[in-house]
Amino acid sequence: MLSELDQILQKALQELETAKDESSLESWRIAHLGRSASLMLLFDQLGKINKEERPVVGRRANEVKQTLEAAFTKRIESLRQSTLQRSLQTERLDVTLPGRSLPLGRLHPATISMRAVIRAFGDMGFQVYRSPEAETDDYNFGLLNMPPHHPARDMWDTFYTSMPNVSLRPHTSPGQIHVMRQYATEPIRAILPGVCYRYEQISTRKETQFNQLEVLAVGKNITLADLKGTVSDFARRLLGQNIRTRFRASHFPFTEPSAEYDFECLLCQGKGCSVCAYTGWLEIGGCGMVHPIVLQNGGYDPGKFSGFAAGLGTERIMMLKHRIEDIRNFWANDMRFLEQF
Ligand code: FA5
Repeated sequence: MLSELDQILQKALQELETAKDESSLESWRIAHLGRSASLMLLFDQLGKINKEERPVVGRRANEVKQTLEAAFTKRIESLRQSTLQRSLQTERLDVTLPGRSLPLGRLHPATISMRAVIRAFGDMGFQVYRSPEAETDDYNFGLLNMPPHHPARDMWDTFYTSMPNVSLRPHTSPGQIHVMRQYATEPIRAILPGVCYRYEQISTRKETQFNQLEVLAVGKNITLADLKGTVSDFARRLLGQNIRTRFRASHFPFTEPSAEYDFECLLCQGKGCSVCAYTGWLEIGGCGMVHPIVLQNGGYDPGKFSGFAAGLGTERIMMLKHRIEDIRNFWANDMRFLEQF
C-alpha cells in the first residue's frame, strides 16, 4: 500500500505540472483529492489492513494528501499571479492620459444678453411681465393708437398666421396694454422681454426674428426726466460709467413726445463703421411718454396718470459689448460663433 501511495503521489504531481489554467486545475483537484479519487478510496480501505501496518500507512496517506493539497494551492496561486501579470501588461491603464471632455451645453448669446439687460433693470426695481408672441390686430396696432390703414403700421409689417386677425408681434409694445389692463390703476414698473418678428430687409443690423425688451413705468408725476435718467442709468450699469448715450426726437404713434436713443458704437469708438452705418452711434431703441390714448386703452385716466415706455433690441446690446459685426450670426447656428460666449 505504501508503494501504491508513492505512485499516486508521483502521478498526481506530474499531472499538476501540465495543468495550465483554472479549469484544468479544478479537474485535477476532483480527480486527485475528490471523493472518488484513488487516494480517498485508499483511506476507506485502511480499516481492512492489519493493525501493525495501519498507523504507518495512515500517516503516509495523510502526508500524501497534505502534500497534494499544498502543491495544488501553490500551483493555483502561481497561475493567478501570472494571469494578473499578463493582464497588467496587456491592459495597462495610463492614468496620465488626458480624459475625454464632456460636451457641455451653454446659453445662447441672445439669452446671455437678455439676462444681462433684465438684471440691470431688475436692479432698478423693474419686474418681468410675460406677454404673448402672437397677438390680435388690436393689441399689435389698434390699441397702440394705430387704427386700420394708419401709415405707421408699415414700419411694423409682420408675419400673419392662419388664424384670422392674429399676427406675430413685431415689437413688445402690445404687452404694455396687457400689463396696464391687469394692474390698472396701480402704479407699474415692468419690463417685458421676448422674441419679435418682422417682414424685414435682412442686413448686418436687422433680422426677421430678434429679441426686444419693453420698459414701462406708469404712475403719478412721471416725467421725461425719469425716462432719460432710467435709460442713461441702464446704459451705465450695462456698459460702464463712460458709455455715451444720446436721445433724438422721433415719432411713435403710442408715445408723445417720442425719441430714439443711441449708445456710442463701441466697435469703432464712435469713429464710424459698417455696423453703425458710419455714424458712430448704434440705435438701441425707441422711447417716449405713454400717449394719453394708450393710457386710456390700458385703463388709466391720462388726466391723473402719466408714464414712460421704451423698447430696445437686446441683440444690439450684445453686438456693442462683444464687437459682433453681423446680427445674422445670432441665428445662423455656426458653432464657431456660438461657442465664443
Ligand atoms: C419699436 O419697436 C417700438 N415699439 C419701440 C418703442 C417702445 C418706442 C416703447 C416707444 C415706446 P423700433 O422699430 O425702432 O421701435 O425697434 C426698437 C429697437 O428694436 C431698435 O432700436 C432695434 O434695437 C431693435 N430692432 C428693431 N428691428 C430690428 C430688427 N429687424 N433686427 C434686430 N433688431 C431690431
